[in-house]
Amino acid sequence: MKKVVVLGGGISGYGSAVLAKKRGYDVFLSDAGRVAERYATILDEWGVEWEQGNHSMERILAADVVVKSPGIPEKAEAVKALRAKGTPIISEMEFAAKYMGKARTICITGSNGKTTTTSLIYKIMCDAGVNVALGGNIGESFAYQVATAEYDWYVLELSSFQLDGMYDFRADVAVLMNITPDHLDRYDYCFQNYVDSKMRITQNQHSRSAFIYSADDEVIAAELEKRTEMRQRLLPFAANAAVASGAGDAFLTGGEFTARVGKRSVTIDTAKMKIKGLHNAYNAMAAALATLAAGVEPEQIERSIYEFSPVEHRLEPAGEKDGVEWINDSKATNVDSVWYALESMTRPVVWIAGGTDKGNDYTPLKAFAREKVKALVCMGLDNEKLQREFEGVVPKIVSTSSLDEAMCAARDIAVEGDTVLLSPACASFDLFKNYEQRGELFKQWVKEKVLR
Ligand code: UMA
Ligand code: ADP
Repeated sequence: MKKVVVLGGGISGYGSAVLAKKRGYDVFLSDAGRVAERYATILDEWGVEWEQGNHSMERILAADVVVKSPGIPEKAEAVKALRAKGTPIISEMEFAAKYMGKARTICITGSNGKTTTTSLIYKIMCDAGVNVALGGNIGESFAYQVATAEYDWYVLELSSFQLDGMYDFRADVAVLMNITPDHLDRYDYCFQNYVDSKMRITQNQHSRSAFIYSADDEVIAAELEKRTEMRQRLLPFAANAAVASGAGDAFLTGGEFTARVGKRSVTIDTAKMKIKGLHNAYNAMAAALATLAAGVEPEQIERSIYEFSPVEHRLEPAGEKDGVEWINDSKATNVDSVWYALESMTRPVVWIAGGTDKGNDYTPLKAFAREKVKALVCMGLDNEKLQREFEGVVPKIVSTSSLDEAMCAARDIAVEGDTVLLSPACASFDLFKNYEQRGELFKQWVKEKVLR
C-alpha cells in the first residue's frame, strides 16, 4: 500500500489525512507543534495514525509521497531531509484535486484581493443555485470537503505557498488579481521567485480553460510577454486603457464596467456596489469574468454583485456618530492594500496605521497621504519609522502604543465630515494575536465608546 505522510495537523493537514485514509492509503500525520482538539478528534474517528510535538524522521522518510501544509517552510529540517532524499512533496490542493471526479474549479490568487474576489465569486455561484464549495486559503479544508461530499464546482483561494506544491493541477478558470511584493522571507528575498510562484496558477491550462488577469498590472504583463504559447482563453480586465481580447474582457470607464465573455456580458455601475474603491471594481470585474466563464446567467451575476457586502476587516464600515465615519481595514497588512484604501477615501482621513513593519517602502502612499490624511495615529510598539516617513507629509502625527490610546487620539482629532480609517500597512503581531483580533477590538471600541 502506498505510504502518504502528511506534514502539519492544522486545517490543511487534517483534511488531507482524512482524504488519504478514505482513498485507502497507509497514512501518517506528523505535527511538530500541537494538533487542535477538534482535528485530533476527527483524525481518531477516521483511524488516522498521528503524532504531535515531534517529526519522527524515520517514519516520514519512509513516505512515497508527502502532503505538506502551506505554513511549513522549505527551511524546516523535515522538508530539507525529504528534498535530499527526493521524496515528492505536494500541497493539499494537488492531492485533493486527484479525487474530485468531474468537479470543476475556479481558482483565485494574487497579492491582494483574493478573499474578497473569492467570496464574491462563491456568492454569485451559490445565488445561481450551483452545487459549489469554497476552500483553499479560506474557510474549510478543500481536501476534507472532497473526502466527505460531492460538488460540481469548487471556488478555491490559492496562496503562493499552496501553488508551490502544485504540479499536475489544472484550474478550469484561473484568476490572477495582481502581483506586488509579499511573503519575500519565504522566497529567498527574491521577488521573481514569488512572481514565478503566482504564475503557477496558469500551469497545465488548455484551450477550454480560462485565464482572467489584471491587464493594468505591469508585473503580470511582463510575465505574459515571456509566455508566447498560452493556449487558454485570455480574459483581461483593466481600468486605465482597454485591452481587448477575442475571448472576452472587462473594462472600467466613467465608473461603469462591462465584462464580456463570448457573446454574453454584464454591465455594472460601480457607484451602486456596496464594496467601494478602484480595487473593488477590479475585484468585481474579475468575479464577473470568472462566473461568466463558468456559465452563470448575466442577470444573476449583476444582482449578486450589487448585493455583496465587504468581507469582515476589509474596508468594513464600523459605524458613524456625529458625522464621523469609522472604517475597519485591519486586513490591510501591506503597502499596496493601504494605497487602495486611501484611494477610495472621499473625506478627510484620520489614519490609524502601524504594527510590525515587514520592511515596508511607504513612498507609494505619500501622495494620497498628502492629499487626504489630516492626521496619522501610529499604533505600535515601535513607531519611529512611520513617524519619520510621514513627517512633513501629513499635518499631524501622534504616536501611541495601544489600541485604546490610538482610538482615544483618533476620537479627539476627528470632527464632523471626517473618516477614521484603521488601515495599518503592517502585521499585527506586536500588539495583537492576528489581524482579526485587531479588527474585532477596533469594532468593539467603536461600538462601546463611540456609538453608545
Ligand atoms: N508545523 C509542523 N512542522 C513545522 C511547522 C509547522 O508540523 O515545521 C505544524 C504546526 O504545528 C501547525 C501546522 O503545521 O499545527 C499548521 O500548518 P499551516 O501553518 O499550514 O496551517 P493550517 O492550519 O494547515 O492552514 C493552512 C494555511 N495557513 C498558512 O498558509 C499559514 C491557511 O491559510 C489555509 O486556509 C489552510 O492551510 C487550508 O488550506 C491561512 C493563511 O494565513 C488563511 N494564509 C496565508 C495568508 O493568507 O497570508 C498564506
Ligand atoms: P487577500 O485575501 O489577498 O489578502 P483581501 O480581499 O482579504 O485579499 O484584502 C486584503 C486587503 O487588501 C484589504 O485591506 C483590502 O481592502 C485590500 N484589497 C482588496 N482587494 C484588493 C485589490 N484588488 N488590490 C489591492 N488591494 C486590495
